[in-house]
Amino acid sequence: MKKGLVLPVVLIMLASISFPNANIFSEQAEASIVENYFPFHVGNQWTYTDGTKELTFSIIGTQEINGHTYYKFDDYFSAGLGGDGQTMGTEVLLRYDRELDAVLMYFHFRGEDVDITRYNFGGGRWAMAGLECRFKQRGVTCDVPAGQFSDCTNFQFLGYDAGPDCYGYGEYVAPGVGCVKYVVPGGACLGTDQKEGDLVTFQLRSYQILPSCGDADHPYPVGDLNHDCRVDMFDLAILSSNWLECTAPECDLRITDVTIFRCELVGNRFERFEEVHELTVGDVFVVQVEIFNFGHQTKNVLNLCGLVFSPENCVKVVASSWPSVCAANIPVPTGGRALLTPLCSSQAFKAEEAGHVIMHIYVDDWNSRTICDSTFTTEILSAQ
Ligand SMILES: [Ca+2]
Repeated sequence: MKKGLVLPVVLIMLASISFPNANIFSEQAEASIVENYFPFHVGNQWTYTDGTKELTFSIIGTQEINGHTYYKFDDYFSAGLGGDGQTMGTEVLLRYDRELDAVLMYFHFRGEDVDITRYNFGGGRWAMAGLECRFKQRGVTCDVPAGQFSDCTNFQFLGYDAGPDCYGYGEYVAPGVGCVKYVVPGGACLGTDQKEGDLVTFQLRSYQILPSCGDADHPYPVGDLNHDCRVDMFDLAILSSNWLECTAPECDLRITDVTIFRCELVGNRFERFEEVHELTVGDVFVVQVEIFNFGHQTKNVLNLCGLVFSPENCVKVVASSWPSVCAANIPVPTGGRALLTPLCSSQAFKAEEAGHVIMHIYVDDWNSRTICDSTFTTEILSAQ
């Protein structure tokens, strides 16, 4: 059975089961930080004032570019042009990048599509259009004409030729609102002694944030994997395509292949001579198990893996008179593979009864702790 077909069956089974302790699941899926701080929705509008002049930016539409949805602003704060109220003077495209937890700005430059990082909630420093940008501080309270906003995040943007203690300008963004304050604080940069806060240029005076999927009143439901506020077949498709993926430490080492060799006794050893995909009653065979280390550390395993046949009387172990001692501890480096066998070379299996055979394979460490296991099937045909 293909693994993709297993999931709907499982879901139907789950649907018939009630969970008396269902509140063990969180009430809602978490929005990413960047979505929380930047409520992008067509129709949203922000008006800023410096006391005399006003700037208003609106989201006037969306645009799909290279599979990404960008929000089109009619204008936006200019990057790095100081506090004189200068804006981009043109439409600006911004989008979320959930993996980076960043807001990216689109440019079509010299015939290429280029995204530059405007705000990076992942922290640290990054470059943008000739500026060095910094995630400066979280948890700042901002008092502006539109109200008091707590838990603001401060970003700073400075020219590479600026001194170490100054920056070109800064922005404060508030959860559920976006940018609430645009400041030019750096005294040394401007040739004055002004410090942060001395020269606030534009503060949020009013704003319109339309209700949208993912905001505080319309949270993502549990299971909404593509964040469209609906749990439907699209989420099921995402879940199904990742079915049985495992990134847990116990999944670092995995059985990646099982090979059966018909063999014969040469002296005291069973030597493999033909790879087969099915067996016939009377065949003597050995099994080779390939394991791969997907983790980031070397794993030590026992070279003899466990193997249990089901039904158990379909196969028996045959042995030469040679002593069967061959257990060893072997290292499997990260990105490396190893070949294990369930028996020493003085032993082999013999197919006894025809039928469908299930092989349960276990990989253990030296202390008999099972590191990984898997199940494979084969067929034993009747001898004719
Ligand atoms: Ca969904």
